[in-house]
Amino acid sequence: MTDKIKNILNEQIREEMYSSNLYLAMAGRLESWNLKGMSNWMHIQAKEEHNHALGFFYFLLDRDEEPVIPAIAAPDLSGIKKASDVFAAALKHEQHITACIGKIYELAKEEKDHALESFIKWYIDEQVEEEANAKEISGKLSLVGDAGSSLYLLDQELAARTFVDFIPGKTAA
Ligand code: OFO
Repeated sequence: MTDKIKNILNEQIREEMYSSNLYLAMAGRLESWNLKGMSNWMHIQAKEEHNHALGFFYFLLDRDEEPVIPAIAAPDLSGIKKASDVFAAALKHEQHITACIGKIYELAKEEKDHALESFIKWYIDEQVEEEANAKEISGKLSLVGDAGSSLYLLDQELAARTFVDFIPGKTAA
């Protein structure tokens, strides 16, 4: 594995762990507003992000490289005042992650790292879903607004989300 690849994969561990902490912070903020269903959704999202980081962690190990566990910046929730702000920020963050994953794919092709090119495809597909999920909830929030019984019903809908413990490249699909 080239140094460029090693560095970008370690950097992506940092990105995924930041995502996990960001969503955990958002879960806390939502719960403090008594939006327990939305908090549940974000809490599961945080666990999924941890597993995304583990995917890169194990991929490095499987390729005989020791992963570097990085320092993670504190999540920034400034400017988040209501539920719709939370999901708009989540969507923006996922768009950033999509760009990061795209760079890994481009580098894998450039460096002719076929194993990475194959591995990263799961993340490319996952990002379509990640953005679509955040977009869908943001869209529903702009329909129902940030208060009242419609918000309560949407909160209940998001309480139904359950965690699927899946590590990319490790857990059998
Ligand atoms: Fe790891 O997909 Fe969201 O950030």
